[in-house]
Amino acid sequence: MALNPNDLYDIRSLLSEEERMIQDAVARFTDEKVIPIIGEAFDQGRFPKELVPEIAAMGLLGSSLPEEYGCAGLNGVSYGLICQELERGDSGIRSFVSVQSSLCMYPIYAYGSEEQRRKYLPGMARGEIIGCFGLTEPHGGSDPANMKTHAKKDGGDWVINGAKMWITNGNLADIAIVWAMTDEGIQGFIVEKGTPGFVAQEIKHKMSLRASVTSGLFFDNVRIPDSQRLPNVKGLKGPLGCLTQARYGITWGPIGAAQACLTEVVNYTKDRILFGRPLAANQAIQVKLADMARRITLAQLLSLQLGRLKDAGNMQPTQVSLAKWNNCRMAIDIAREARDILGGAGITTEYCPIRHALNLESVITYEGTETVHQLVVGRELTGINAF
Ligand code: TGC
Ligand code: FAD
Repeated sequence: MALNPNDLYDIRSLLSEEERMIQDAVARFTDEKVIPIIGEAFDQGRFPKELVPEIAAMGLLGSSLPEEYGCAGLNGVSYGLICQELERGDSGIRSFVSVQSSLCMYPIYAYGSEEQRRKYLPGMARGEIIGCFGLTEPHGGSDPANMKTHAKKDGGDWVINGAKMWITNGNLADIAIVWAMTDEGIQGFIVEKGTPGFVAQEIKHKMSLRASVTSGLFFDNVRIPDSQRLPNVKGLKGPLGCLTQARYGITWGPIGAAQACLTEVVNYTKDRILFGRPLAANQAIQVKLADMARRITLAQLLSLQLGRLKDAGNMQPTQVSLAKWNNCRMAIDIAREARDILGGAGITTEYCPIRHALNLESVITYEGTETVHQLVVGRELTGINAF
C-alpha cells in the first residue's frame, strides 16, 4: 500500500476519532475556502476577513476553552491540528486564530474575573469581538521585562501611556490585551477600541504575513476603570504564560506550511520534463524531497508528543521552545528549498512556497526568535541564564 507523502509514519492512526474529524473539517475548509483566495489576498496585502464567520462557526476560536463560555472545549492536540491545517493554507490565517485564542481569550479565561469572562468570551468565540495582544515594544521585543509602557493608578482608574509594536490584528481588533508596568509589576489590561487616547496604526510595506493585519498601538493617557484589569496575575509570567499556549500551537502550524510546499514540488517535479525526463527522476531531486519528508515526519512526532504532554498537564515551556525552534526552522528551510526547485516559477505566488517562505520569516521571529528559544533550551541544560 502506498504511504501518504504528508504522513509517512501514519501519525493519523495515533489520533482519536474526534481529533481526526476535526482535522478533516479544517482541512476541507482550507482546501475549499482558503487556498482558492489566499494567493490574491497575499498579493493585495489583505486579511480575508470574510472567512472569520466560518472560522468561528466551526468552533476554531478559543477551541480549548470550556463550553460554558461558548467555546468548543477541545483538547490540546485538536488545537494543534487546527493550527496545522490552517497554516497549510497560510500562516496569516493561523496567526489570526492563534492570537484570538491563545493570546486574547486564554488570558481572559486564565487571569480574568468571572465578569470579564462572561462579558468577552462568548462574543470572541462567535468572532464578533476580535482581540489583539500587545506585549512587544519598539525598543526590543525579546526582552519584555524591560517594558516602558506603564499604567498608573488614579483613584478607581488606571492611566496607560506607551507604545506597542508589531501587533497582529491591531487594526481589526475590538479589544487589546495590553501588558503594562505598574508599581506592583507587569499587569494586563483589556482596552476597548475607541477608548480616548488609544490609537492603532497599521504597518504597511510588509513582505511577510501580507494576508494578516500588523499594527503599532499607541496609548496617550488612556484611562480605563479597574474592572478592565486582569485581576488574577502579576509579573512577566502573565504574558509568558499566554505565549506558552500560542507557541505550542505554532509548533504545529509550520508543519502544514511545509506539507503544502512538499506537495507542490512533488507534483511539479513529476510533470516538469528537463533533459528528456521528469525532474523528479533525478537522484539529486529525490534526495531533497526525501529529506523534506524526513524533517516533516520528525516535526509531526515532536508536536504530537508535546500535545499529549499538554493534555496530560505535563508540558514544560522548555519543551515548547525546542519544538517551536525545530519546527519553524524545518518549515522555512523546506519552503526556501521548494522555491528553488520550482526555478523561475517559484518566484510568483501562483505556487505556494515563496508565500510560505516569506510568511515563515515572521513565524520564526515572533513568539520568541529562534535564538531566544535556543537560549531557553541552553539555560535548561546548563542552569546558566545566558540572556
Ligand atoms: P524569566 O526570569 O525567565 O521568567 C519570568 C517569570 O515568567 C515565568 N516564565 C514563564 N511562564 C510561563 N511560560 C513561559 N514560557 C515562561 N518563561 C518564564 C518564570 O517562571 C518567571 O516566573 P516567576 O513566578 O518566577 O516570576 O524571564 P526573563 O526576563 O529572563 O525572560 C526570558 C525570555 C527571554 C525567555 C522571555 O523574555 C521571552 O520569552 N522573550 C521573548 C518574547 C516573546 O516571545 N514575545 C512574543 C510577543 S507576542 C507575539 O509575538 C505574537 S505573534 C502571534 C501571531 O501572529 O501568531
Ligand atoms: P529584537 O528583540 O530586537 O531582536 C533582534 C535580534 O537580536 C534577533 O535576531 C534576536 O534573536 C537577537 N537577540 C535578542 N536577544 C539576544 C541575545 N541575548 N543573544 C543573541 N541574540 C539575541 N508581538 C506582540 O506582542 N503581539 C503580536 O501580536 C505580535 N505579532 C507579530 C507579528 C509579526 C508579523 C511580527 C514580525 C512580529 C510580531 N510580534 C508581536 C513581535 C515579535 O514577537 C517580535 O518581533 C519578536 O519577539 C522579536 O522582537 P524584536 O523584533 O524587537 O527583535
